[in-house]
Amino acid sequence: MGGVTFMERENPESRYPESRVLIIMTGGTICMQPSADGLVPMTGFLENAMAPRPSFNDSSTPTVKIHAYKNGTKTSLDSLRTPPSAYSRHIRYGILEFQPLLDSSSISSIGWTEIALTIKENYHLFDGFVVLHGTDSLAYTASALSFMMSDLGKPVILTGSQASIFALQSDAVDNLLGSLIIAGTFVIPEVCLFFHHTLFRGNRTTKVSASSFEAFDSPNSDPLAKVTSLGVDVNWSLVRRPTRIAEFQVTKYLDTAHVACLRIFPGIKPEMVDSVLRVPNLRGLILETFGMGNAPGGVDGSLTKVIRLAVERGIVIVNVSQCTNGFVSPLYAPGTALGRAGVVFGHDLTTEAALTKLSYLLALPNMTYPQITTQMSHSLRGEMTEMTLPSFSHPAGSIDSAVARLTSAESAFTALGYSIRNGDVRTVREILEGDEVNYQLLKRADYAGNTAVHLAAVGPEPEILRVLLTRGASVHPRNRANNTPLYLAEKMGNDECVKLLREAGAHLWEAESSAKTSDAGDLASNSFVEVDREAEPADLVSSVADVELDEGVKVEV
Ligand code: ASN
Repeated sequence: MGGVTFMERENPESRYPESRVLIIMTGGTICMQPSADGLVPMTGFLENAMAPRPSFNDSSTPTVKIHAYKNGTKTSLDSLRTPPSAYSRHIRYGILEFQPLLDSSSISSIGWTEIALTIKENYHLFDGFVVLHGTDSLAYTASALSFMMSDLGKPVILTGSQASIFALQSDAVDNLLGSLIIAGTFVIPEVCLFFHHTLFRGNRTTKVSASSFEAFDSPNSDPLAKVTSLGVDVNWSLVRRPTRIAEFQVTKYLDTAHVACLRIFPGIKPEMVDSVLRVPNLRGLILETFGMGNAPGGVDGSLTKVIRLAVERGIVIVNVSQCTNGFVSPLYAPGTALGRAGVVFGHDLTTEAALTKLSYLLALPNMTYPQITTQMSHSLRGEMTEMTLPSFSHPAGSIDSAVARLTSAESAFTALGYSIRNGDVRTVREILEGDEVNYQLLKRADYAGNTAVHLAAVGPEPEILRVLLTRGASVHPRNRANNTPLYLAEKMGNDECVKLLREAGAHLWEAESSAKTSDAGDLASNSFVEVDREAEPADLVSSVADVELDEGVKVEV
C-alpha cells in the first residue's frame, strides 16, 4: 500500500482527494475550561481548539465554507482540513455545536434524537460522522444511537477525552484525530466508540475508568480496529456489513421514560423490587443480577413471585450480569427460577445496551410483548453474542470453474472483476460463497480505486449488483477519481443499477450532481478536484486485472 511521505504531508499544495467528516459537538471534558463552578464546556471548538493545531489544520485553504443542515435549515460552516493521512486523503471537516453544550451526565433521549437527526439530515453530504461527547454517559449514547440507526452505511464514531484539549497533558488530540481519520478513510458502517487508540463497537462498550486514558472497554467483544504506528489495523471479520437492500433510517424516539434499571444486592427486599416494578406506567426493567444471572430466591421465593406478577402485568424484565465479562444463563437454580418467572436472559448485553435496546423496542409501534422479548434475546446491531452456526463449506466439486483453484485474494478479485464484466452471475455467487476471505473481496479495489460495486454498476448484469449488496458490499466507497458507483451507473445509463443502488442508500455527491449538468469550468470550482468526467466506464472495467490494495480504504495510490 502506498502512503504519503512526511515531505508530502508538509506540502500545502498537495492535491490529494478530500473526505468529508461532520463533527457534532455535544460537550464533555474535551471542550471544557475551568470556571468558578468547576469545569464547564466552551463553544468555538473549531477556532479555539482545532485551527491552531497543525495536525487538524494544514493551513492551505483557511476559509473554505461547507454546507450542512441544522434543524432542517441549510447552513454554511467554516471548515478545515487535516494534512494528508497515511491513506493519501485529507479529511475536511466542519463542526455543528449543540446548544447548550452538555456535561454528558445530563444527556437524555432528547440529545440522542438530536444527534441521530443531525446525522440523518447530513448523511448525503459527508463520508462519516464524529460525535464529540463527555465520557460519563458515552457508552449509553453509543448504544442508543446504534439502535436508532438502521441500515447505516457510513461510520459514526463517538469520542471524547478524559482531559480537556486545552490541558497540557491530554488524550483529546489522539482521540479526535484517530476518530477523524477512521471516519474519513474506512467504510465501517457502524456506530463506534474510539478511545485510547482503539475502535470499539459502540453498543459493546462500558466506561471502566473514571480517570485513566484507557477509559473504555468492550469486555465481551474484540475491538473493531487498533491504531498503531503503522496505521489503522481494522479487524474486518468483526465489522458488520449490510445484508439487505435498504436505505439508512433513523428512529426518532426512544422510550426511556418507562424503563428502569435495578442492581440486585445481598439482602435486597422483595418489596424494594416491587416498589420499582409498581412505578406508574413502567414498561421495562433491566435487572443487574449476580454472576451468571442469579438473584436471591428467598425461602418462600417471594422475590421471584414479585417478578412473576410484574411479568404478568406486561412488564418486560431483562436479566443482565453485574460482571463486566461473561453472560447470563439459567444454569443455577436461582437463574432458572427467574427464567420460569418470565425474565428474559440478556446473554452478554451490557447494562447500557440492554437499557437502550429495551427503550428502542418499546418505542417501536405495534410491537407485541412476545416480539419485544424475542428481539431482546437476539442481536439487532451486534450488541450481543449469538450462538454461532457451523460455517458452511462448499461440497467438493460444486465449483467447476477455475475460480475454485484461486487461492490468493488478488486472483480472486481479478476473477470477480472478469465475472462481473461478463455478467456471469453464477460465478460471482460462487466466488462470494462461504467464508470471511470472500467478504474481504468486497472491500478490495483495483488500482483505480474501483470496488466490485463500481464494476457491477457499469456491468451488463444488475443481478450481480444485487448479489454484492446482499452480501455486505457498501454503496459508498469512492474511487480514485472520487466517483461513487451510482455516478458511474448514471453516466452509463444503467437504469436498473441506478434504481438498485438508490434503494440501497446510494446518493450522488454535490460535485457529482453538478458534474452531470455543468461544463468543465464549473467543475474546477467545486471541491472534488479529481472528479473524472472523461473516464469511460469501459476503462474502469479494463482496470480490473491489476489489484493490490488494502481492504476498505477508499482511495489508494
Ligand atoms: N463529566 C464529563 C462528561 O461526561 C467527563 C468527561 O467527559 N471526561 O461530560
